[in-house]
Amino acid sequence: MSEPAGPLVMGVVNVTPDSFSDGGLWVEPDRAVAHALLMLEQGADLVDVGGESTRPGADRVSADEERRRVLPVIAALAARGATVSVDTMRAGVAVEAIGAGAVIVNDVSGGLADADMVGVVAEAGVRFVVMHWRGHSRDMQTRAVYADVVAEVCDELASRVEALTSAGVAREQVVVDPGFGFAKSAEHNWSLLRHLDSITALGLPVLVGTSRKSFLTRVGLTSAQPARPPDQRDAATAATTVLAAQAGVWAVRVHDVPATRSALGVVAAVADAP
Ligand code: PMM
Repeated sequence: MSEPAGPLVMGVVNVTPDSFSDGGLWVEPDRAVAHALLMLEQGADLVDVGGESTRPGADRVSADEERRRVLPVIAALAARGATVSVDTMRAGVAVEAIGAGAVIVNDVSGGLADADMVGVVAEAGVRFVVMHWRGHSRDMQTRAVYADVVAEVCDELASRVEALTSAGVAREQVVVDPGFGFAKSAEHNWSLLRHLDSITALGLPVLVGTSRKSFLTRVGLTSAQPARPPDQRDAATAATTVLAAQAGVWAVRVHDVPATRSALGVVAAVADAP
């Protein structure tokens, strides 16, 4: 994977019937693979394959079902030379995904949901995305309580990283993610976006996943205008991508790769202008 000047673009491949923005579109493995290959052609640097929806209120899927959804897609993409990340909270799924060719484990729980995850990641030596997480999706929004969201997210991420490195994960493996929309209100998300420099100040690569999230539903609209459905949030997402790029993040996790590439092209052109 060549490292361009700006953030890497991670294309989202949700092999789920119920993800909030694209649930059901890519449940067939062939369609998921074709969609991922299209995103790579459009300029994604890597793709993130997930089989469990984490939208607020979602119930968990079984490990068998999660395996059945993601493994064939990961294997097919890795065989085509794609850089593949697996979006899973389960150590067993991570092991098999790595066996199928995944080179990044993206765990929205940062290793908290499954005690065996840390050992798997330490042993495999793969990159590990540690997201800020306060509990499973079913009731996570009840945990969206902060006196100072930026400071608390930074502290909680730093202590996760400390726990992981003490348990054998190399610091070089770790990527941190503030977890937009996970136990966060819209205001919490805006504060985190404003203060992304506090997250990058942790001294680790940062992943930002704002794409199509509900805090973008009404931004810039008058009260008379209808809320935007998820697939109409890509312009607002592109604006968040510009802010993330300016904050120096490592990667953005997005659904719309062409819009992201346009936004990053603008940032790069301005950076190169005399
Ligand atoms: N968001 C979702 C799923 N996985 N992983 C990381 N690291 N960061 C995120 O913000 C994140 C994630 C939920 O969004 P989706 O349903 O569109 O995949």
